[in-house]
Amino acid sequence: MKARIAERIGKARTIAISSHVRPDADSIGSGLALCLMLKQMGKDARYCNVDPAPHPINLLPGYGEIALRQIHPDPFDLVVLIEGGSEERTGQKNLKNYFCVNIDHHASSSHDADINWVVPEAAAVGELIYELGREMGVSFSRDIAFNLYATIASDTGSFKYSNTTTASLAIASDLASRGGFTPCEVSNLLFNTNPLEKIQMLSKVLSTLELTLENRVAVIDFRRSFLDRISLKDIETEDIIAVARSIQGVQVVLFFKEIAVDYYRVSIRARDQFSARQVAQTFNGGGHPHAAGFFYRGKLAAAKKEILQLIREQLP
Ligand SMILES: [Mn+2]
Repeated sequence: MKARIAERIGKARTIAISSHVRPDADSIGSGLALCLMLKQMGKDARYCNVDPAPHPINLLPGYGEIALRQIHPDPFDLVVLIEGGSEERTGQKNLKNYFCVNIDHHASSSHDADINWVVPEAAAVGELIYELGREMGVSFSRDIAFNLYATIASDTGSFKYSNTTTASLAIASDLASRGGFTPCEVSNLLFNTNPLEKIQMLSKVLSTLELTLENRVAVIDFRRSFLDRISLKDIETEDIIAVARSIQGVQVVLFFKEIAVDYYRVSIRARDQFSARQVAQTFNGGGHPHAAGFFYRGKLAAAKKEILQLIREQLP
């Protein structure tokens, strides 16, 4: 599949890249690395996204390359969608007017594009962009390598999550050996750049922490009233979830993010045999086996009851 994509890129002169709404470090790092690769190849490459990335993802090298805009109606020979093969996931309209390539590692990825390269075994989509770069024979500049390393460090939680494979480690090792940056610099950018307000807010969020179902499930809710000076869009909430996930014996974390009155973004993180995706799919969401999410409309108490019932059924 990557050979077909490389061939298609080779023939194209103008290429647009887009990744999903509510961007994360994997989608942005992958898009930036690909954009830099295409420019190196002499392509007219544009990275068009609908949503801005939260801090600290907006500190990744080359972030200024991203234009907040629709791809349509400008003509492009090719559109590459990172972690989001559909109009709903990318927020990009009229994708049917273009030849689209979807590169993703979500098993639930839509296969609506003209070429779909979906590899659920990849810990980060950045691993696939790395493979594609090798296929295209690009030289891995410092910024390309930095971005790709960041995608893997982010999606594996610094090589700690169950998705970490020997391939992830080998690719990360190769990227780090290209020089120009150290693994510690990437960690510092991704994990040690918290604004003080965020940590103060974290204490409020953690005050909502409850353990249930024999202390195997942690429930946290993030209320809009916690947001004082800091906006929800401006922060990455994954590390808040990681704190709850680190409690001994916890197998599932349920994280409610209040978006509007009676409207929540629900994130589920799980370990071992528990499928977070199975729960998310019940509510028309998706994701990975151990990390999935969906939107819920209704009262928080009703949401908790309904979702915890499903979790109880699946727990051993
Ligand atoms: Mn990813």
